[in-house]
Amino acid sequence: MFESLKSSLKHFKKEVKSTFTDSPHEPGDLPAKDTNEEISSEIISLTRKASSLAQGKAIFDQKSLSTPLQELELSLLSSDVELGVAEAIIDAVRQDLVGTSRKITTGVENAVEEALKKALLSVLDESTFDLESFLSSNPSPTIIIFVGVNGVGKTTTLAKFAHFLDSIGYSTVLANGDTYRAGANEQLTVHSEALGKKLITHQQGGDPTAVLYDAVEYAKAHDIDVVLCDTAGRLHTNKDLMSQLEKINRVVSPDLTIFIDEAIAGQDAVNRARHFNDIAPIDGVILTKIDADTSGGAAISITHAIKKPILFLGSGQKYEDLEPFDSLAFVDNLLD
Ligand SMILES: Nc1nc2c(ncn2[C@@H]2O[C@H](COP(=O)(O)OP(=O)(O)OP(=O)(O)O)[C@@H](O)[C@H]2O)c(=O)[nH]1
Ligand SMILES: [Mg+2]
Repeated sequence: MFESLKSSLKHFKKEVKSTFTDSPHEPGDLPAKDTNEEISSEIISLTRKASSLAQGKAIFDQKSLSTPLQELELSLLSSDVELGVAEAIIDAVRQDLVGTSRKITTGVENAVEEALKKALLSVLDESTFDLESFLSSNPSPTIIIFVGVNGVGKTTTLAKFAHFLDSIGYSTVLANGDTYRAGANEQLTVHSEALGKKLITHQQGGDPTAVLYDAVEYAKAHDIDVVLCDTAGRLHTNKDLMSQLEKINRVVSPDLTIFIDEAIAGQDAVNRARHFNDIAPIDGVILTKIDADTSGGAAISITHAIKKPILFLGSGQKYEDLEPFDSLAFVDNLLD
C-alpha cells in the first residue's frame, strides 16, 4: 500500500544521509566548475563539511540539500502528489533542516525523518474533524449525504458507514437518493437487509430530494439518529446531474456532505473533489480502494487542495473495511 510514496521518502532519507555523512570528495574528484567563484565556494563548502564531520556533526546547508530536495519533489509528483502540495512539503522540510546540525551517528536520520513527518502532517492536518463529537452535539436526525463520480464506492461506503455508526451507538436509516441507475434500489436493499436497517426508496426516475425528505420524516418519527443518503454517481462534467446535486444540497440542506473517491484515482480524485466542492460544499472525504495498488498521492493532496479532512479510508469489500483516518498513523506507515 502506498509503495510509490514510501519509496520516494526512503530514497530521500538515504540521499540526505549520504550527502551529509559521507566523507567529502578527494580534490581530484571535485566536480568541474566554470568560474573561480564557483571553485572557491565549493572549496569553502567542502572545508566546512570536513571540519564538521571531524567534530562528529553534520550541518544541513541549503546548497547540499538542494539536489535531494529536487529529487524528492520530482518523485512526489510522480507519485501523483499535487504540485502545490509537493512544494509545501519541500518548503517545510527545507525550513526545518537548513542551518541546523546533528550528530552524525544517529542525528541525521532522525532529523530527516522528523522533518518529513512534520511536513507531511502539516498538509494532512490542514483541516480536521471530530465526527463523534459532531454527532453528539448535532440535533437529531443528522443528515449525511454521500457524493462522487460513478463506481467509486459510494453505496458500499454508505453501508460500511452504517456499520461503523452501529459500533459507536448511533442508529441509522438508509435512503436511496440514486433514482438514476437501474439496480440501485436492489443493491442498497441487499445492504439494508444484511445490516438490519430500514431503507427508504422511490421508483427509478423519481426525485431524489423526495426520497431524502421521506427518510428524514421516517427518522424523526422513529427517533433515528442519522439519515444516510446515497446519491447517483455523476461526472463533475455532467451539467444536468451536477445541477441535480446542487438542488439536493439546497433543498435537503445536509448536515454533512461526504465526498467519496478512489485513492487510486490520484490527481483526478483531487480535481473532482474541487468540482464537487464548488457545487455542494464538502465537509469531509472518504478515499476507497486503498487495498488496490495506490501511489498515495490523492491521500496526501486532497486535504490541502480543498481544505477539508479525510475522514475514513476504505480498504476492501467487507463492512469492517472502513478505518477512521489517523494522519499520524498514516505518516508513520509511510516513513516506516
Ligand atoms: N477493493 C475494494 N473495492 C471496493 C471498495 N469500496 C467499494 N468497492 C467496490 O467497488 C465497486 C463499486 O462500488 P459501489 O459502492 O457500487 O460504487 P458507487 O460509487 O456506489 O457506484 P455508482 O452508484 O454506480 O456510482 C463494487 O464492486 C464495490 O464492491 C474498497 O474499499 N476496496
Ligand atoms: Mg451507488
